[in-house]
Amino acid sequence: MIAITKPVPESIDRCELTHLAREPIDLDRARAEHHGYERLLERLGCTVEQLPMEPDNPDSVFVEDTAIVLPEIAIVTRPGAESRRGEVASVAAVLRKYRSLAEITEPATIDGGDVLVIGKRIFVGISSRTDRDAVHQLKNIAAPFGYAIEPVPVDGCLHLKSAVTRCGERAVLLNDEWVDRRCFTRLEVIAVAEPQAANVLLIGDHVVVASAFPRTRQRLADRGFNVETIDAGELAKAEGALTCCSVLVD
Ligand code: CIR
Repeated sequence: MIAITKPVPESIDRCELTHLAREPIDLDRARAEHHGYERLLERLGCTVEQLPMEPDNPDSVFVEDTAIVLPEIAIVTRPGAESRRGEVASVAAVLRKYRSLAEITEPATIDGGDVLVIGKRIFVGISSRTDRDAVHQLKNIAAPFGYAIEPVPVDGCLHLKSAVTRCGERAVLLNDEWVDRRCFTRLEVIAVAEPQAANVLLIGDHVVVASAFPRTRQRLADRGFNVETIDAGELAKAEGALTCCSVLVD
């Protein structure tokens, strides 16, 4: 597994914010958290491919939003926030080594944070960043490979994956306030114990949970999941969570 990452730029304090009030971000701390994240990915078996810093792209550490990687093809996104559109070219250039590429084209917009792939199902959050035109384009790209595209309304949070992520082979961790669990048929649904806790990162059979959410961590451990914990509180002030900081290429 390759994990594509980008360093935390000094400009992160000018990041986009949608649901959070701006708070000062301690750059050293954010960088230490990011370093810890990359080392954990390595320990879990990933090869980290860190791209060069993008000083003028405040949100560039959140690489997940720039691409959707399927086993058959990678899709370069057109991020919903205009300030983030300059982030995609560098990720596309590296993905070209591993996959053929398709792209979402204007006027459609989509962030990778709104796309949750589970087997041959692709759940797409309809959010402030992702629109139905993008869903339609994604369907044209992915349906020929046998994927079903399932649009999911998201309310109250930034992305679909703020509200729900995969925590096991056939299980999702979900916040019922932000997304309707009935969309996730044929999957085990586990409710978060803290509202912001739904974004976990599944690598192999390890589930990475942010240390700010001990009750959700315990709930997952009690259900038999193999849980890892990591500090991500500084990056969370930029409205980024765990899946956001990597693009995984299997
Ligand atoms: C943004 O608003 O775009 C960034 N400040 C946070 C993006 C987080 N990305 C993600 O959840 N996939």
